[in-house]
Amino acid sequence: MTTLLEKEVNEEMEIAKGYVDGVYETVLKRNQGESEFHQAVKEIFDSLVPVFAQHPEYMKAGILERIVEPERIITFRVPWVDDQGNVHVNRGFRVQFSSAIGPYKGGLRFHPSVNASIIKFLGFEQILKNSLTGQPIGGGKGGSDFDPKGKSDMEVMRFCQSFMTELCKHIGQDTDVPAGDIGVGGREIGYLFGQYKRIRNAYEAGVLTGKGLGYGGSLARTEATGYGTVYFVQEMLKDQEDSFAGKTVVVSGSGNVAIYAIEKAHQFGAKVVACSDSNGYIYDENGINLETVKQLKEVDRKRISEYVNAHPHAQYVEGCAGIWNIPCDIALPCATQNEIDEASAKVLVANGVKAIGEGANMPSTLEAIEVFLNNNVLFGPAKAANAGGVAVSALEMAQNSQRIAWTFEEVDAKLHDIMVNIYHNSKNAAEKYGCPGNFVVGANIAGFLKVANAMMVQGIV
Ligand code: NDP
Ligand code: 2IT
Repeated sequence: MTTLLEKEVNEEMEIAKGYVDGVYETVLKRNQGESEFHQAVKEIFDSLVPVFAQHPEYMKAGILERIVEPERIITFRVPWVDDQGNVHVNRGFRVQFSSAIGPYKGGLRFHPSVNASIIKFLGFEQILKNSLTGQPIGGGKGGSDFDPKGKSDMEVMRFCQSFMTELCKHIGQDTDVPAGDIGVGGREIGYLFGQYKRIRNAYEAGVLTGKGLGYGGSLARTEATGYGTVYFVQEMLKDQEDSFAGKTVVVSGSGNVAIYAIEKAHQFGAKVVACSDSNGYIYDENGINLETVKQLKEVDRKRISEYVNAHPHAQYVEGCAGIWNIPCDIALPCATQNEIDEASAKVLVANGVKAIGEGANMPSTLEAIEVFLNNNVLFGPAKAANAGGVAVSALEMAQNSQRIAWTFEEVDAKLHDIMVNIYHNSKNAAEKYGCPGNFVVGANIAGFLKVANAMMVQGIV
């Protein structure tokens, strides 16, 4: 028999669900064809139903309608000239999603797949991720469909200068602070910073993060996302009286996030047996030799297939999706969105995976997440597990403001504390709102509440 109280709770949930579904319908209509954006919105909205059931005041204040509509979207032409004198035109984007708790903050992605949907999904996720870090940063994201692969340094420089010539009108250390993401690392940030400084005639160090150590960058920013992902998974394991020691780990990607996830997993006593790039993956049963991967990817900008030249006992397999067929205890997807679908999730579960830490943004499809949660796999969702990168970006901004530089150990200790806090805040929110152990729901709610409360007191803006 349903008690009066239960009936009331059910009714409140029904009303909240109706509200959330109604706003989602509007999102679909207003952003047609933007499947990645729809996916990110759906995951977050579904998590928030219990929050609206308990706090109808957020519905009245139109929090959801407002938070899902970017404050501003900028798109612009990026013309540049290649080494042969040919003219190219790319499209530049910056979405300034939410400034409720701080200046817009989020990376720039240079990849041929970049479009409005990709930038908006990343920007929307970034609002809650940045809130979770506990740092005063709003949500933004940007990028271009420019492909840095195969381009000379001078071509990349000319592209970055053209991109910044337009972007500089919209950013600033108190307004909007970009950083790196796929295809944007130290080289690109250097060229972007140089052009910004030249146009503004001012050394505004805090306008970009991920800078080189010699001109305002923070120690441990390069390592932060990968290390942070491993710290988050370590907390999940610790709660189960388990650890990385002796575990077999598979990491996808071989870029910035993947490399430092591998490094920290090795330091914690795990064996990482595979990593990949967009062409294929390598399997090394002895454990990946990270020095080789760093040389190939960070210095020579070559393909991961060349790993086997230095380590002939390792295997290279063409095609990157097959990496999830390798049996492992822990999987760390660190390449790109939707790289683990339902079928791959089922294979991982069948092979006995214990924990997933999402280093990439939205690497698991909604169906894959269902598979993990239904099979009691510890699941660290992206906006919690990869928040270490942007958290240390905020620490870089803090150091720039004070004109000081902390040591590697200081920054790493702060990063570790931040990841532990994110874990506990997500866990507690999940318990409080009736989904214990579900860090997807917990991270979404914990991140959302801080932003929603700021919006509540700032008027209808
Ligand atoms: P990098 O450009 O350094 O590396 C990306 C890696 O992923 C490369 O190995 C790349 O292979 C692979 N990859 C990229 N796109 C695809 C694709 N479509 N299919 C298969 N493989 C692909 O980027 P990051 O390491 O910085 O970013 C990786 C992920 O982490 C992204 O989802 C990013 O949004 C997320 N992230 C990054 C943060 C950061 O601080 N950098 C912070 C938080 C999240 P190839 O070389 O062949 O292209
Ligand atoms: O997705 C992300 O959090 C990033 N690419 C890092 C953003 C940042 O501002 O450091």
